[in-house]
Amino acid sequence: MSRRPRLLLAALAIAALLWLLFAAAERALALAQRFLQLPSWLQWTLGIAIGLFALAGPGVLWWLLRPRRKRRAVPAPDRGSLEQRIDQLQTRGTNTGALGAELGELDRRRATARVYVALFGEISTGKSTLIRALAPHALAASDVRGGTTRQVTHVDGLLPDGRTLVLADVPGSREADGDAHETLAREEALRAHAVIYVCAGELTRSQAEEVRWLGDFGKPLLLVLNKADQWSGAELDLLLQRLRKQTREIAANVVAVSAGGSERYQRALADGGIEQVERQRKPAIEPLLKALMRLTSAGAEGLEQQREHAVLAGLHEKVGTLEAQTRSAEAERIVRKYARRAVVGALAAVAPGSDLVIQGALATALTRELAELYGVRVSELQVEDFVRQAKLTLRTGSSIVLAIAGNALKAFPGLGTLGGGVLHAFAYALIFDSMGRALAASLAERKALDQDDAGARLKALLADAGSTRVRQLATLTMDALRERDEGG
Ligand SMILES: Nc1nc2c(ncn2[C@@H]2O[C@H](COP(=O)(O)OP(=O)(O)OP(=O)(O)O)[C@@H](O)[C@H]2O)c(=O)[nH]1
Ligand SMILES: [Mg+2]
Repeated sequence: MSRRPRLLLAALAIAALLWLLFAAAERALALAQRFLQLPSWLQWTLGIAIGLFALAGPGVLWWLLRPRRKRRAVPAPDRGSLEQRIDQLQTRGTNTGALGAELGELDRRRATARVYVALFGEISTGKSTLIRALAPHALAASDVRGGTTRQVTHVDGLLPDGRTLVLADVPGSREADGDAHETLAREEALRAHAVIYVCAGELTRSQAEEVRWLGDFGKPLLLVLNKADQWSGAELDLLLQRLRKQTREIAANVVAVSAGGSERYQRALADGGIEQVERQRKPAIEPLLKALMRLTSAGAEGLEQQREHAVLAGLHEKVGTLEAQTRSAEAERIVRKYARRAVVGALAAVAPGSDLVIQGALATALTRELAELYGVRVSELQVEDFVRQAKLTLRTGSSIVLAIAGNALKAFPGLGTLGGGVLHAFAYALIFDSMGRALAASLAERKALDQDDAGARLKALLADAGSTRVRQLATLTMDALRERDEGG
């Protein structure tokens, strides 16, 4: 538009605005006048309503404009405490070799002072091809084979500014039955200073999830749309726009490239025959090289802290899982120990009912030991309460417990004929096993002694005395019985 019509339009707009302002002011004055003429009770009611509105308004506005989904950063412990936890695991007999090796690799890479960049993405998006394009002269690039990648390979890549990088080719994710390979890939991504996430189209839900996962670990990230040769210019623009939106706040940059790869086609020959031809597509990766230079401009030292954070955060998760596993194995050992003691106590009881005292003390000790294992502080009173509650549950269900026990024992002819004493002892094994498992599961999840939760779990476990569990407990009872007879 030329200058004159534009000026005219601006003048018209200003005039309209002024007119609107005057109209609004006039209306406000009229309203104020009418307000003053109202009876005072109505003035008050209206005044309060308007006041409430004025108060609620900003709240509603904030709710509408509040920042969406703050990304949760994965927490990382400091190295010292992590090493301590690994040592503890080791003293408990857990194999911590891989954890130690990861820390060693962290140090080894820092010492090399080289920038590591991992390619990451779903299978067949062209990661290996892209690495060959990024490292055309590196001899080692011949290690990066076409076909499905099954392991992590490192090759030297060269940037246009002369700097070199270590590029990591990793297995693609989302391969059927490829969980182990996927773990390899994820671990390598965490070890790298930066990640190139390769895709070949719009991100699927699982791809978006992967990108978010990398973002949560604070990985500097480039999103690369490969196989750009398959799209028209307009399609590419649209795709890039979508990808930018999908990875906003996570990817430092989104670029489209064509890594190359080979294409096969048929050629008609002059003699009427047909020839199969395979030729290499020419790589076009200029935008990626530029983005990569920018992303890694801080160098190995500048990116090291972020890298360390990601590795430690990854280890934190792994150590946490191992700790939980170790603890649950330990809990199982404790529960078995007490179930056995309960059986022995029941078998040793002379007068009917005298075993109740022993069992009460055992239940208290079991509760204490499990609480300590899960690092849950419990008071005398809490333990008493819990044991009382458990006893109540078991009393109301005692006929059920005995029925389950009696039924199960039928499968063990040797035990079945031994009469009521054994049935009783076996029922105690079932009770202690259920109580211990319920308590352990509840402590693990709630990190507190939650009566209701543990009680509900206890009921569920009693109702579902699965056959393998019952068989194990029968064996335990049988062993205790044999030992008693051999001992005395
Ligand atoms: N059209 C086209 N095809 C490509 C391009 N880059 C790679 N390809 C083809 O994509 C297929 C997969 O390439 P790879 O490099 O093996 O893919 P990858 O991501 O390493 O696969 P995995 O190792 O299984 O995860 C091959 O057939 C390549 O020829 C490209 O830029 N354009
Ligand atoms: Mg590959």
